[in-house]
Amino acid sequence: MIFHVLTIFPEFFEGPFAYGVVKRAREAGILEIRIHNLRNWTSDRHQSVDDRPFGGGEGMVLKPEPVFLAVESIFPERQPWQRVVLLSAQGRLFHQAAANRLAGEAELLLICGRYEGVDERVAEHLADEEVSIGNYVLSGGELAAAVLIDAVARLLPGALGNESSAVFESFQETGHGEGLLDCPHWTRPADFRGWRVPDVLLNGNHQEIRSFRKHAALEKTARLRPDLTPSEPRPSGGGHRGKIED
Ligand code: 9D3
Repeated sequence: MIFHVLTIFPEFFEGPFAYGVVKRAREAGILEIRIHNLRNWTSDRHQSVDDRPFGGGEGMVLKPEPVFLAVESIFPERQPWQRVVLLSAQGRLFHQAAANRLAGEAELLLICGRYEGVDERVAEHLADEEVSIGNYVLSGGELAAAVLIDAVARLLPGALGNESSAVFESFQETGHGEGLLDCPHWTRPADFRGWRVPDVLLNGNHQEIRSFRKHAALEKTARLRPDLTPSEPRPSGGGHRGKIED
């Protein structure tokens, strides 16, 4: 899979893709990441990429011309498998199902928004989709692009040492972000500063361990992510949420 990233801060990406799974996927040729400097597609003396908003108001807006020229030069004869994603605070929320879907794409170009926003013609007439990574304010799309690429890269066939391990993690079971949280984990020492690892994990009874882990995952999900807690089937509309069973 090929990722292109269009940004005014190309140096930003020296760090995020040089570690762990993403680094190894790049080295294995499973993943290619090309960073493009938006200012390469400016023609004025100051290499301007922003301008004042029509209608007035605070801040500056990313101009359409350099963005369109960049995308048209990166994808000179844009094919249907060459998808363009605008990262902006106004986008559709990114989640695990979106990562799964994007992992099936061949070539993605991520446009990193900056300033107060991006000229709306980019979202309307250039990008295939507009994506936000969460309900909080970032100062630009670069961190969001790094997050999206990390989430997608680890799903590519062969990116993880153990191909099946992606399937068993938080959120992955359903593929639509509505699974339970992963169960908690412990490692040695069995007693750390008086905090003991649950005995059931040390006794070698794998039936009991499975049951304990399911309980622990449900309990932690109910406590930290009540929005994910499965509800009882409600044939009469009277089922309640959060009940934990074996
Ligand atoms: C006055 C309204 N602005 C908040 C100060 C709106 C705004 C403009 C520009 C909010 C954020 C940004 C820059 N953010 C992004 O480009 C961005 C983003 C984000 O802020 N949150 C989550 N995902 C993303 S993806 C790109």
